[in-house]
Amino acid sequence: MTSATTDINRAAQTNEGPLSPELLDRMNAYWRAANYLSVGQIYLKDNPLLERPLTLDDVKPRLLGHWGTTPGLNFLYVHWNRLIRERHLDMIYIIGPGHGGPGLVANTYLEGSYSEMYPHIELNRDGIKRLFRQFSWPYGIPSHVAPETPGSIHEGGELGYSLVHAYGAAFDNPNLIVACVVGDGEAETGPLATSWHSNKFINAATDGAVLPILHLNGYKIANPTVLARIPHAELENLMRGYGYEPFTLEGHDPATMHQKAAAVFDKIFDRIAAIQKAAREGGSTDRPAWPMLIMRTPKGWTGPKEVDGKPVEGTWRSHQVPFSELREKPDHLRLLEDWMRSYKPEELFDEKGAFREELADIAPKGRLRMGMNAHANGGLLWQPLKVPSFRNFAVKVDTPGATTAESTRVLGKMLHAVMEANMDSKNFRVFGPDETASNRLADVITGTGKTWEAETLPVDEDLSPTGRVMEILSEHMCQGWLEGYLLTGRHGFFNCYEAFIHIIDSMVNQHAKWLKVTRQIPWRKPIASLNYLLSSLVWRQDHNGFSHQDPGFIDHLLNKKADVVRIYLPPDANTLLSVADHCLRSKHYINLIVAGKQPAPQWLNMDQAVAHCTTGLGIWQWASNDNGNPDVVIASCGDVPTMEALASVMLLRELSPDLRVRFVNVVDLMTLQPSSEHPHGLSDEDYDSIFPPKVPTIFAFHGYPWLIHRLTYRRHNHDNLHVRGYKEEGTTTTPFDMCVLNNIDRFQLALDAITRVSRLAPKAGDARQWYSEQIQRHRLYVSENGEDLPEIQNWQWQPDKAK
Ligand SMILES: Cc1ncc(C[n+]2csc(CCOP(=O)(O)OP(=O)(O)O)c2C)c(N)n1
Ligand SMILES: [Mg+2]
Repeated sequence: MTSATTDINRAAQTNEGPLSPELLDRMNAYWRAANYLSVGQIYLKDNPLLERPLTLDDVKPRLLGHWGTTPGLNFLYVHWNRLIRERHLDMIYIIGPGHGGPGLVANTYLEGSYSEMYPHIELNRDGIKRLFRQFSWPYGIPSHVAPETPGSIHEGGELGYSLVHAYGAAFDNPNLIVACVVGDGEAETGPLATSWHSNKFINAATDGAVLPILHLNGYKIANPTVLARIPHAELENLMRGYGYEPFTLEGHDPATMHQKAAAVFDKIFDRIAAIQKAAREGGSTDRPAWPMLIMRTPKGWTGPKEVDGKPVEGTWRSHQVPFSELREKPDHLRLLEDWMRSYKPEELFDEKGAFREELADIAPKGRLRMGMNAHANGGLLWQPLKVPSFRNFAVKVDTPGATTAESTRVLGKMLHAVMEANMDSKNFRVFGPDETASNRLADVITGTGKTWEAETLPVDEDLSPTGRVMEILSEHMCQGWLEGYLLTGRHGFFNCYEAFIHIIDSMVNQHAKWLKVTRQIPWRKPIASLNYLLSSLVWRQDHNGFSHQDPGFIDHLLNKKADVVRIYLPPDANTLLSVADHCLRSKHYINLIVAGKQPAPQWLNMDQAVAHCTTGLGIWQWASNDNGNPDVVIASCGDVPTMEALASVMLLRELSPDLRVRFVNVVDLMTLQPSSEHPHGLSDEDYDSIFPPKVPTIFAFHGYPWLIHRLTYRRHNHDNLHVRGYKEEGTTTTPFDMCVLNNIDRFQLALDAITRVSRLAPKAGDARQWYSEQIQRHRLYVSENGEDLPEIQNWQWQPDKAK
């Protein structure tokens, strides 16, 4: 039924290679200890050192965890330990298959970091018992390389982002080495496949080094992996094609594998050092072929070879728990005991259960331990971003609506100043999928350039090996680089077309989870916020049309925890500056800013803008005539809806001069939620003072209208809230026609107001007639002329001229 495990004690029998027999023996013992603790976490709740025969009572009732990837990760850890000590490396370890959590927990325990973070997990028998028990246990620790795991900036639950995070961590960290294990299954994901190209953006002189290790254990959960089933030469050529110098480490016999690994790592780290020396001392600007390792080892290495007559080690069957049914099959209990005893725990831990000193000594000391490396707890290294006064970039607004500006272009000037102010500290980068100029932020590129280590041609502009704006046509890369950069204590800003930011929906989920969990872990220090600017918005896709129209990222983010997410829709340039300033200074949030790039009327001067952004929403008195007693509230959120809403106010003055209209603008979307749901939420009293009970509100919203209902469904008067927004009607058409198609245009909003104020009931019929005449006239004109009516194009906020 059962079969022996790999003979892991033979390691000392070979001494061909860089390791002395004595060191080889100790390193192998260290690996055995890590494997032992990994298996123990998955299976045991008692008898941690197997000091008595194993019984069913020692085994956890629910066996949850992943074994398959873990021994490979553990093997690398002990080799990194040697290299860090011998070469004084500043190194962190990113694990793509984050389900190998038990390995990282085991290793950070063996090196002492774990007990420093969690003193109750002592370095003795009781500590090991608690270490085992807490794993995958209710309210214990997750089975992944989670935020709770010291030394991690990468959870790895959702596969695909390890390598992009590794590069993000290495940018502007010239002394850092990021060893990054890529699962061979993970390597099949889209983001990972693109991540290899990050080597065209890493500067050997000013950035750190990333060492990718393709963990070719051959299998995923239930299938072989693609890269394990192509000829080795093809795989090497693939890596060469990506611009790497591939090295291979292959085998399963511990006796030779440690020596082979030490030899190949010595070569690889010499190579990294030579590349960096050539760039830093020799002035070389050639793009180097950075080394990467293909590590071909069995999945579930050192685990049971066979269970119930079926092969397990070296197959997909070892992916999770290699065998269970311990209650039903007495053989399995023996199998577990044999397996765990094969690591010889009595040689690894002393009589008190402490890891033997001569083995523990292999690990580096203090901050050089990977579990204690400050880069993996970026908040420790966080320095405030220098943000020059945003008021310097203010647009002059003497009267509302008289000035026109492109909001994002104004922001570009501010970002340029931020970039300049932080050039010396090299801790701020801007990321975008080829759209920074298109989003009219081009000023931020001036002087700093765009990162580019690949070839250049005379026709290129602003590309530079030390550029600080990072553009690659992959939203995944922009997101992942930025996350890696932030998680290691720096600052950044991501600009993207609104519709295509959805590509990273899933990545932002994971980052939001990381922020939520780390907020509760005392030793994790807060990091800079992840800031998005979405531009090229749904309402202005004049030539791109329907494919480019989707404001739903707001809805997506709103699902995240209130203490993590902030969403702003500044209606003009000065409010955008004020919001951006706030976001750049903030910590541990995901800030979403939605702002248009087209020339648009400006409403608030800088003092008004700051006051408005501070409260997050407010009554614009200059657009209201309600004297504190409105018949109707017209509210807006977003720049185009704000213009339409103000235009509707002017129409109402004409159609029904005695109608008392209150105009409200919302810049901070979260103010609409009850204060019990979100820290920015208004109290019910404050909400009622702005949106009085019984008074109808017509709300023009940038995105999908139901989102406003979702935020306000518990507010008084919700039945009387009528929201207009984007309802998935789009095409290649004029800006105003887009509003008409989605019924958020000024005529519709004015009609909404008239038909909802009961005392205007007699006027409703005429108003409907008026509305259809306006829309017909608009449609005819647009079809014939290909542009909006002159009165729409040249519209200005002039309420006094309404009559
Ligand atoms: C994006 C994503 N899709 C699917 C899964 C489910 N899943 C968890 S582990 C795994 C197999 C991973 O295989 P590999 O990367 O080779 O890791 P290893 O063999 O080292 O365990 C899969 C498909 C996931 N975690 N993430
Ligand atoms: Mg695999």
